[in-house]
Amino acid sequence: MRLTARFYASASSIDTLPATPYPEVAFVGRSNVGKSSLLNHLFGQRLARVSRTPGCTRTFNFYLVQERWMWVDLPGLGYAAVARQQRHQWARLLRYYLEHRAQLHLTCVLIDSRHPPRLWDMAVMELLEHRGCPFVVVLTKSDHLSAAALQEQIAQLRTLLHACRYWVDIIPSSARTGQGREALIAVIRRYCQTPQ
Ligand SMILES: Nc1nc2c(ncn2[C@@H]2O[C@H](COP(=O)(O)OP(=O)(O)OP(=O)(O)O)[C@@H](O)[C@H]2O)c(=O)[nH]1
Ligand SMILES: [Mg+2]
Repeated sequence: MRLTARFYASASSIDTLPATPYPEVAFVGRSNVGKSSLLNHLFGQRLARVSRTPGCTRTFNFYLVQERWMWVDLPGLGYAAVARQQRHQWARLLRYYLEHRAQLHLTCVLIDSRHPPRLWDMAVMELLEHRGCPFVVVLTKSDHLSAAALQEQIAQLRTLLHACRYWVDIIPSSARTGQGREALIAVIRRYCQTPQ
């Protein structure tokens, strides 16, 4: 499915979060996990900046998709290369956003498929579970793993998430091979309650 998408706004503080009428999908995960790459892949065009160096995305970037959904590319956390004050500011804003953003319908929690979730990933999922906000786990860079290794990761995550009520799916994805694209768009469509 081809999607139309355009950059809508950036925010770096609570005051600058845009007021919009659209259901929102947030893409969160540690720095370098592949959030911006996944978004570009879903868009079918390069709108978000991607880099091998962690700490590339430095603001909350809002993209209007199909004129009906707002998808939000978030700065990644967890890399010391980013100044401490900056990291604190992102962490505060991220927490505020995940706890209070009224438009938030679905959060994609991106985890590198080669590694188990970190404490930070678990904290994000706990927060969403506590709020009662649905989230989907996206296992990124699946092109690095064999099918068997990927199944093993999925099985372990399932065990970890078995008590969660707001977890909706685990989707392996690769911006290189295209794996997971249609499945993720289908989940987004379902949770953003749009007719198409
Ligand atoms: N092999 C492989 N590499 C990927 C994939 N997705 C992203 N990458 C690489 O991973 C690196 C980080 O990608 P980004 O999309 O910038 O990651 P990010 O999560 O947005 O990072 P921050 O903005 O720093 O938080 C880049 O070198 C990408 O080329 C993938 O599916 N497969
Ligand atoms: Mg990024």
